[in-house]
Amino acid sequence: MKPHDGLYLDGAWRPAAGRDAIEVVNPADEQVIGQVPAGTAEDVDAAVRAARAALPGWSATPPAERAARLAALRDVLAARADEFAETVTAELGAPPKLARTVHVGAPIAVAGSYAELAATYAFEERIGNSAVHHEPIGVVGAITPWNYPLHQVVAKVAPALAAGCTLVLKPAEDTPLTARLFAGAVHEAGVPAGVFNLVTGLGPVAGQALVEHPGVDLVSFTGSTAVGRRIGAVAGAAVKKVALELGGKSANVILPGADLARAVNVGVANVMSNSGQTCSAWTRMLVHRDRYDEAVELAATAAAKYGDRIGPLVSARQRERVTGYIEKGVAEGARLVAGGPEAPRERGYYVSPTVFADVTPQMSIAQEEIFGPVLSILRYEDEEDALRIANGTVYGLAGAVWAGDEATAVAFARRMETGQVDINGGRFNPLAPFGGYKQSGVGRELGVHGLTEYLQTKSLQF
Ligand code: TXE
Repeated sequence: MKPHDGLYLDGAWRPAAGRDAIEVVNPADEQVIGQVPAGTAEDVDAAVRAARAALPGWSATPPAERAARLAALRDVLAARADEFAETVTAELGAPPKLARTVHVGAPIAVAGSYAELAATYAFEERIGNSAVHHEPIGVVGAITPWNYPLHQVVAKVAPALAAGCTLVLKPAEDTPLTARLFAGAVHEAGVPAGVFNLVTGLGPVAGQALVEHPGVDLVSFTGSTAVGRRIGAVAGAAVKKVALELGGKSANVILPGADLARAVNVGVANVMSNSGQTCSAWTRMLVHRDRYDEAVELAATAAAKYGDRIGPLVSARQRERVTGYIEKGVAEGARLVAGGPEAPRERGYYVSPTVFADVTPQMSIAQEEIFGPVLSILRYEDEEDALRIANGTVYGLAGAVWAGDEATAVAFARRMETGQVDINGGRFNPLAPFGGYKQSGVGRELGVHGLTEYLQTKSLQF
């Protein structure tokens, strides 16, 4: 067996129980670029047993030593950044620059932040006559999507390791090669056998087995709201903790005093980046009626500039889904000002940057997550109207507010039902908590808030 033909279980690559495989396709040219085992419930069981066996040792490992393993992991990721970026490009289709800076750069920062947090977090504190211990929750089942193949994995694995948990990762079937490379990095970083295990496989088979396994104490899931809801129900019945990072339909609110050109250009870039396959993307742009036409023109020009600069969507299935929404937008009466319905290209799952104007709040393209390079521009009458529209979906993951001054933007952001808001632009902060209000999820990732998801508290009274 070649080392990467199997599953990473208990510190080594081992053959899967069954013979089924999943083919990995490069979405830019539709060529098969690899194969991974389609793990079964039997494989998941072996992985969970390994994680359980490793739990007493890892949870008792001093935080400073856990921090040292995380620092080593960050260094391995940094040393192999090019290889990771090439793999993300090959299986997701992300343009090389985006792959290197965002797809690989962000997780290196996140791994580093958890090396620091493991070393500095107060795992024990005194509250009056009590000692409060923050203990690892146990064995984690981590299920990740394909849209950021390395970041989504690191955002779960790094805090789990920092907390002293052991885990089983089931990555998305579309992008398992990055996850395999990551397992090699964990091994190289000297994380003890059984602490991290990887089972590639299909969601309804390996994923479901992991969620249902009685040896799993916490399920941390990122993906669609539909699957998240099912996972929440199973976990609820078993009184098992869940963390859910789900979909979004975030609003980019441009208030009257804002620098319109900047707000529109950054807003368009935000939606088109990663071909729109970002749960926190600002897919609804809200503009005051007095500046609406100007904003639409700016957005159409900005989108046209993107042209071939964006990569394909991850799969034929996602392309169909996204083109279906574009057709629906047209049918519901929205006005296309860039992109639009197009015949599939000869090769690659591409969709052109698309912008809809005259979108009303109840249209499907203003309510549902499209997960493609599609922007909807809505008109508002006044601030109260803007707020009603911004808060008028089942989601609440992210968003943006632009105003002439910061105080006005912050005052508006306080009234938004959403987990993260960028004020007049904003920059990525690997320590800022990320997660959803309403149906965008339960729990937070990143920083100290992400760490505490993997902890439970015990108080000793004196
Ligand atoms: O997601 P799924 P899909 C949204 C986005 C996208 C849509 C569909 O709108 O268009 O979801 O994408 C595993 N038990 N997001 O179908 O199915 C699956 O194997 C346990 C938003 O790819 O939710 C994969 O590892 N696990 C999102 C993971 O769940 C199951 C990112 C996600 O797949 C399972 C991705 C089951 N029954 C899609 N079924 C975000 N929040 O960033 C599937 N899985």
